[in-house]
Amino acid sequence: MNRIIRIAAALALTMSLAAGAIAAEGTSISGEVKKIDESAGKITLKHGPAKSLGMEEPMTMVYRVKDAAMLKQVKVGDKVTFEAEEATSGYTVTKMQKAK
Ligand SMILES: [Cu+2]
Repeated sequence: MNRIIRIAAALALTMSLAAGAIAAEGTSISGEVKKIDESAGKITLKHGPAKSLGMEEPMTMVYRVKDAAMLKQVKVGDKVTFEAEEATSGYTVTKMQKAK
């Protein structure tokens, strides 16, 4: 009996983790790197609509990056998917990876 409860609990945890991952995925934005300014910790991205950021139209704009190392992982012309948040210092990229 105890064993079944443990399995059920493990399953419930796994499912809630999976649901969280899907929700986070929904906020990722497709874009293209237009410019990188490593000394300023900024990147210019051309991107499609990003409703999570209140950007209904495609645009090209400058973002800060949460971690300067992110700028070394991409180069101008790369297609990327990223997540961003609106911070007091400006829009900040929190996650970025090359699009496959
Ligand atoms: Cu934008």
